[in-house]
Amino acid sequence: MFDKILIANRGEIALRVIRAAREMGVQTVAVHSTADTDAMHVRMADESVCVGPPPGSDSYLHIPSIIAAAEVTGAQAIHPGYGFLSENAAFVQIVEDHGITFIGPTAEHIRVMGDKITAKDTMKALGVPCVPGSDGGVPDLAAAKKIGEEFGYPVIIKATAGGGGRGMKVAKSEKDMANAFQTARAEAKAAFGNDEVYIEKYLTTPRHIEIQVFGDGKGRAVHLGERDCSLQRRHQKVFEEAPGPCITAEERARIGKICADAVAKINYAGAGTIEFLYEKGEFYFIEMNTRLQVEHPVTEAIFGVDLVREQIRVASGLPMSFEQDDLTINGHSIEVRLNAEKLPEFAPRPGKITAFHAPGGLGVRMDSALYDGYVIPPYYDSLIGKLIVHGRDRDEALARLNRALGELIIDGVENTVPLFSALLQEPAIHSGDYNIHWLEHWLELGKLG
Ligand code: MV4
Repeated sequence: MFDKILIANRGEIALRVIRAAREMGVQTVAVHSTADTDAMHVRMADESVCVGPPPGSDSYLHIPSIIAAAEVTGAQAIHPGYGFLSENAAFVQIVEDHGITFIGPTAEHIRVMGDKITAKDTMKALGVPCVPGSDGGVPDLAAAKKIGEEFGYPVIIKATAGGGGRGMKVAKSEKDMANAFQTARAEAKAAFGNDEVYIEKYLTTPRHIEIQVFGDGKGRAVHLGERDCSLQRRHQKVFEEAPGPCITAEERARIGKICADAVAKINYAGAGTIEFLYEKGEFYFIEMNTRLQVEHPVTEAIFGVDLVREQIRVASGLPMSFEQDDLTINGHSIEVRLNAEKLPEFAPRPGKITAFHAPGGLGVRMDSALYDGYVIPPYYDSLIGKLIVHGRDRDEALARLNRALGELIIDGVENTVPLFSALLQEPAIHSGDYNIHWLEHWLELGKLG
C-alpha cells in the first residue's frame, strides 16, 4: 500500500478521496490554487501545496505544477477525482514517466474511450449492444444521407472527439441533413480541433442508464449494477438514483455481466462507467467514462462498498476486496446535486456562505466542502455539495430526501435546493416515470417560475 498520495482536485471530491485514504492509513497531499488557500480540502489533508493562480488551467490543470507537488512531497500516487485531469491520457503518461502511480485506468484505456468511434468499435467487438448507425466516421454529406436512408430518420450526428452531449446535431429528415451535418462538423472542428463525426439512429425517449464497473487490471472485473441519471438539464445531471426504477433484476444481471466481461477482457483497472440509452427494454451503448463519477455514492450506498478505497487498493497492486457474488443490492439510494446557481436560469452564483448546516440521521450522507463563512470562488464548477439518501425502498428514499432537504441550511448563495423541493411534489418523480427529456420539458412549463 502507498504511504502517501496526492489528490489533484478540490471541493467535495478531494474530501471524498482524503477520507478513504485516511481510513486506509495513507497520508494525503492536497494541491490548491491561490483562490483555495482557505478551502476545506487544504485543511483536511495532511499537507498541501499551492500549485498556481486561480484559473484551473494555471493550477488544477497545470501538469508540471501537479507533478512537482507530488515530487517535492514524496507522494507515490495521484488520485485525479473527476473532471480536471481525470480523463487526460497525456497526463497519465507523464505521471507514469515520473515513476508515480496514477490511481485509475491506463493512458491507453483513457485514449480509447476518449475517442467515441474507437470506444464504440471496441465495445461492439466485446459484445456490448450499441446504437445502430455508421460503422466509424462519416466522411461527407453523401455518406451521411446514405446512413439516414439505411437506418431511417431521425438520426443524430455526433463528434468523435465529443462526449457528454457536446457537438451533437439531430436530423429529423433528409431535408435537415445538409445543415445538421455541416453544423456538427464545424462545431466539432471549433470545439475539439477535430471535425470527424459519426451518425446513429436517434432514440426519441430513452432513459440514461449507466453501469458501474470495476476492474483489477489483471483480467478480473465486476459490475455494481446501474444508476438512472435521466434527470438532466443541458447535459448536467441533477438527480441520480440506484437501482434504476425501471430495471429488472434479470436485465441488471444480463447487461451487468456483458459490461463486466467486456472490461475484464481488456484488463481494465479501477472504476469505470458504461453509459447506455435504455428504450423499450433495450440497452444501447453510447460512451464509457474512465473515471470515478460524481454520482458514485448512490452505488456505494446500495452495495455497501467504498469505491475510492477499491481504486486505491487496485492501483497499489492489491486485489479488489469483493467478487461478483459478494455484491448484493440493499435498498434504494438517491443523490441530488447542490449547485451554487440561481433558479430558474441555473446561473452560477459564487459568494459567501453565511450559514451552513448539513442534515444527518439514518440513511443520510452529505458530501460537501462547504463551511460557515466559506467564500465560493467564481473560477470553478458550481457544484457545492451532494446530498445522498438511502432507504429500504424508493419511497423511503424519497421521504428521507424530503426530510433531509428540510434540515439542510445553505444561506448566503442561491442554490438548487428549491428545485428538489419542487420535484418532490411531482407525481412523475414518485412513479419514476421519466426520460432524458422530462426535466427540460418541466422547466419549460415554468414550474420554477
Ligand atoms: C443520443 C440520444 C439519442 N439517440 N444518441 C447526450 C449526451 C451524450 N452522452 C449522448 N447523448 C444523447 N445521445 C442517440 N443515438 C440522446 C442523447 C441525449 C441525452 C442522453 C443522455 C442524457 C440526456 C440527454 C439529453 C439529450 C440528448
